Amino acid sequence: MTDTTNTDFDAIVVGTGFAGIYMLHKLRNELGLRTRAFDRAGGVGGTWYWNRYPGAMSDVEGFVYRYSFDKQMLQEWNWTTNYTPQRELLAYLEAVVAKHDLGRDIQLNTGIVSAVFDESRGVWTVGTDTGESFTARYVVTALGPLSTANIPEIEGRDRFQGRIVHTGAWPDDLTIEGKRVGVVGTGSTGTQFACAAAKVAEHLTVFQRSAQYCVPSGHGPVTEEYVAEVRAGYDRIWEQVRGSRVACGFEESDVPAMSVSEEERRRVFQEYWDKGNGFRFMFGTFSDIATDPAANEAAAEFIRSKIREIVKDPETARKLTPSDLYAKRPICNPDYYEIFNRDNVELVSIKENPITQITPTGVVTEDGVEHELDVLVFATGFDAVDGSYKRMDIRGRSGVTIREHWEDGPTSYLGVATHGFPNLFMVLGPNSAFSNLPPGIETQVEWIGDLIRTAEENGTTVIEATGNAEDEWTETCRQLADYTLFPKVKSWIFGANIPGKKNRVMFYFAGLASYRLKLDEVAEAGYKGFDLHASPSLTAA
Ligand code: NA7
Repeated sequence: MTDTTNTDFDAIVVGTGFAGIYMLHKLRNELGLRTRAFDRAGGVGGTWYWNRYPGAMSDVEGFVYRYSFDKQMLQEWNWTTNYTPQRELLAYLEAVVAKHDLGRDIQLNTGIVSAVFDESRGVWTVGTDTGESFTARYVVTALGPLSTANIPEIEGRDRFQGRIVHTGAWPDDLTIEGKRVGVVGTGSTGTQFACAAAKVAEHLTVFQRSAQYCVPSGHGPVTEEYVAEVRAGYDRIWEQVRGSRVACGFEESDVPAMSVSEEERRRVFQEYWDKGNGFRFMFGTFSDIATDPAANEAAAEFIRSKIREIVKDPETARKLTPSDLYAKRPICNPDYYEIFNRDNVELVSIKENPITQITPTGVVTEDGVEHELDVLVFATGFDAVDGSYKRMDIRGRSGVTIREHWEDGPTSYLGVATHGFPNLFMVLGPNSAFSNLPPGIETQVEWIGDLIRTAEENGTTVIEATGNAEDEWTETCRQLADYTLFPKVKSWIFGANIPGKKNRVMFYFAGLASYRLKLDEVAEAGYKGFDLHASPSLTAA
């Protein structure tokens, strides 16, 4: 192992969600590096620490929304429902940390605010919001692609006298039982929250900007026999997951929608509607829902027909019915459209009737109506992917900041590294695979771990993605995205949800299997696209 410099740590990991926990395990327990992980939160868990809003759960089925690396835990960790609620996910991640004795190298309540690279030594200096600073040869950012809240500027927001909250920072003492609740936003989070809140709030007002395509989740209890069967089949399950596109644990269709009769299409859509799950509906029914406009319209029209069937009030049904492409991240819930048949739930289309201001007692819409509220919930999403990087002062070679480097939109090589920022690795950096996240995270953590291990063994002290490799990867991702319908609608996947943010590709759309092949290819070619130097000073050229 090289020890050319005297640093506080060999490696620093930023974040302790799914990615940071496994990265710390990999670097410390498997590679033997002196590693410390930091988190601004008061506990580990990342997304699953912060998102404690009523109804919060993963909407990818739980049997594949976990790590595959710990085979013993796969056999021992128990579950009782097919989707995993936030509390259980947090308990699971805490158990992984405890089992692998990671807690002693995790520093909580400590946000990383800066990371500056010293070219002459090949060392990063990382600064914290507690005023400390630490040096390390490697920094791995595991910031989470959805962790910097997007809160709209609405006049009067500070005047509201009830509780006002973003779903990504839900306080433990806030309950909504028996209260008048308003929610702005109808994405995965807003619809999930609405389904839960409808049943306990005195009154729920859903402020909808865009109508959503939503399919049933099929959420419910699982039997002990099912759990036993999954456990016995895990080797095969993970192999299938890694060999698939969206890695959600179901077989993806290879049948184009228009290759079958209309009657057959409807039968298939109905079958998958009954099974539940958003990703399965989009990628399991037919092969081209996300790529062929006609196939997409067939799926969209099926969902629209369900809205007409389910929602009793025609005016509410009209407002709930989307007319654009079905090309955002697919979402599912137990009974989203059904909640609008309840007397205590009201839908306000803020596209037709915008919010004009927030008053001390509620929200006023353009028609002059004041919607009186005790709790106002922003389920308005996140400054995705690069948002969490831009709020840190990250400086690479020649003092160039990551904000400058990403002025035209976030880029990377393979989603894990970026030119000019040597020895800085990202888990779920820009243009990582668009897939179920835990298998995507494991793929990257293992690959970064192998790269660092190789560097340590070979005496390489500086690892840097080349500018050419980064440009080519960005172009590949752009072309793949353009082959899909996703860039044609406005969503966080392309940064279109943040006012002023440039609309840029932020994911690799060819799927996890193809992404893994690409990573293998790069590693086998001696980490093609990376400059590997034995001496820091060589990078100055
Ligand atoms: P999303 O999917 O970005 O959804 C945010 C929602 O908030 C969406 O309905 C937006 O409407 C709405 N929104 C955003 N900004 C505003 C403003 N300024 N005014 C009114 N409404 C607004 O975030 P989620 O948290 O639901 O989900 C993010 C990911 O987390 C999800 O895909 C999963 O991967 C987990 P819009 O549709 O843009 O018109």
